[in-house]
Amino acid sequence: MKIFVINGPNLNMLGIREPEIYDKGTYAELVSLIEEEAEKLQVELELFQSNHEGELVDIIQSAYSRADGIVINPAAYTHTSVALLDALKAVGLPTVEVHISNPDEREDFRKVSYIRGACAKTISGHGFVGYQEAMRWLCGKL
Ligand code: CA2
Repeated sequence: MKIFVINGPNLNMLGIREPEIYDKGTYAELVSLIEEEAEKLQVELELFQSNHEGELVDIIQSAYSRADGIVINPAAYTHTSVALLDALKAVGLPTVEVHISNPDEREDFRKVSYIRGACAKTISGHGFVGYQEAMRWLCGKL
């Protein structure tokens, strides 16, 4: 079983600013947590981060026939990207949307998720642990 974990723009900057919103940990620490969880769950993992919408589309498309499920935090593209929604719909894999913070409790523009329509589940506001929860949930469903 293989899972893709995909992170969107600026998440590579985690730990540098706004720790009150996005946890104190760095992106490297998030990567370690995700890798540890994959090992515990005995699943193969491919982990990506990109700041570019088109590249994220390419990554989602590459999951087709190569992965069994997707965990995605599209970051700011959550609130803007029909292209990511369409890519997720096109590959049709079980997908969990993750947010470190809870966008529903922040600015109004963060309350809309374009990709939610292609996701089986959303986990928001659980910090880095939300990724591990998403991976566990996905494995239970696959
Ligand atoms: O809570 C989340 O996980 C978000 O997807 C994070 C995005 C934000 O645009 C979404 O509304 C919610 C932002 C990620 C940017 O991360 C930063 C890292 C370091 C410093 C500032 C922002």
